[in-house]
Amino acid sequence: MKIDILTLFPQMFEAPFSFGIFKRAIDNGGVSLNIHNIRDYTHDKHHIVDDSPYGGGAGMVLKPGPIFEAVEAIKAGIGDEPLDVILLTPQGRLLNQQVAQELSQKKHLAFICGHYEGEDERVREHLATDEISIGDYVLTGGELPAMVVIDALLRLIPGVLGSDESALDDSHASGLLEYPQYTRPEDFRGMTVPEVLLSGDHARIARWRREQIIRRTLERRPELLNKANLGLEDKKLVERLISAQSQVNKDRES
Ligand code: JFE
Repeated sequence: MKIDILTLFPQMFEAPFSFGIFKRAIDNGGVSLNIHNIRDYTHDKHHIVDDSPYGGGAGMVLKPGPIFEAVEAIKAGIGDEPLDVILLTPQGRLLNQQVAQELSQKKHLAFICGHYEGEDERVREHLATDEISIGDYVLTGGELPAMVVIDALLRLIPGVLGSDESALDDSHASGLLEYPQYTRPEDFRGMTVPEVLLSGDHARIARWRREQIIRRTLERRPELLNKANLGLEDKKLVERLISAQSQVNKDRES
């Protein structure tokens, strides 16, 4: 996979790509990375990338020219190979595991990281092929969102994660929350590990974990249960937990 990043702050990407998963993706995952400074695609003496908004109002807007030229420079080097141009914006479709999975299958991604009050609308309308938000809050620019999207998709590329940290059985792959994890010591300041995990009974452990997944998801993110495809045993457990809870509510009311 090829990844190009367009930004006014290339240094922001130095740390993530020097360590951990991003570094491993490049070293072992066959990912090639290019970071472009949008300012390098200006032609004026002062390398101006922003201007005031037509119609008035506070703040500055990124000019379309340098961003279009940066993307065109990438396109000039790849002939008719496909390129997805992703604009990070609070108005994009929300990132989730399915979106990360979809992006991890692409051959070539370019991320446009805006700043200030955002970019000229023509970038969104005529240059971007996809718009992504990482959540309903406003950040100061697209760099952190780009890093979040890239982190989420890189770990789904074979060879990026080690075999002991497979992305297959993590919570959001199944659409449900995780079961609780424990490691040594067995007794930490009087806080103990559930007995079942020390039992060596693998069937019992698997049942307990599955129950924890269902309980947690029902308690914290019930909407996820509707989307997940549950087995018969899972469904029965959900019914039991819901009727136990409505009994608690009745007891409280009486
Ligand atoms: C940019 C900004 C004023 C945006 C309404 C470029 N999920 C997510 N949160 N924030 C962003 C993405 C994001 C991405 C790119 C960005 C925020 N800003 C700041 C300022 C209004 C804005 O859009 C500029």
